[in-house]
Amino acid sequence: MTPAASDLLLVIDVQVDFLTCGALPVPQGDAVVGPINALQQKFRTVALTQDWHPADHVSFADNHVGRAPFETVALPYGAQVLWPRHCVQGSPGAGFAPGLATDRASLVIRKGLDPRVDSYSAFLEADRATRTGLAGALRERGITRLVLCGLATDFCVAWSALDARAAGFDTVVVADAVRGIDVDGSLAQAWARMEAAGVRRIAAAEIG
Ligand code: VGL
Ligand code: ZN
Repeated sequence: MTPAASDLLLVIDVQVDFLTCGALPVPQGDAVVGPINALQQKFRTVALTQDWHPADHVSFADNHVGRAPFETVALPYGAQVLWPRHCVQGSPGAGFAPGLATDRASLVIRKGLDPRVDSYSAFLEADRATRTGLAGALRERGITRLVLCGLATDFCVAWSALDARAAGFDTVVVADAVRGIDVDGSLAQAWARMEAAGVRRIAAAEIG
């Protein structure tokens, strides 16, 4: 594919806490930085997301008595995986990965700010009701196709890709510019759900 003016590169959560040195390390997370910097040169419009939680966020295991990271709890909006404390608003771990180019991004979306609701998706919080406004912002810019990359494949990338499809955007995931966490088979399940929803999967080398 050759990026056109109606294409957006959406860079999901390339933040310190998801790197090898971070609080919620994504295996090989650091490996996406180089490919994503190269991809950014090929798109006229780039948007970045940041996971951006308050200290009392419901997704943090240490905010639940007797619970450990990677356990699942039932919340009013459904099942919620509990995570190590990560991407706390304004903390070093919430910053963009050192080395990630950020100058060309015209839009930065922060998500997961509500203490009671997680938001893997860049479009819709886990209550499936509260919108971030990203879909409207992209429509106003004439964007029709989204190319996703970043972290983590099976959580924030997959949920964002599925919601992008649901919002009517053509949606592509760059398979070698994402990495996953893989909790209980979540990685294979995420790819299957994306494929079933019509999300296309390509390699970075196919974008020129
Ligand atoms: C993410 C788990 C918790 C992600 C964010 O960016 O994929 N995963 N918060
Ligand atoms: Zn999070």
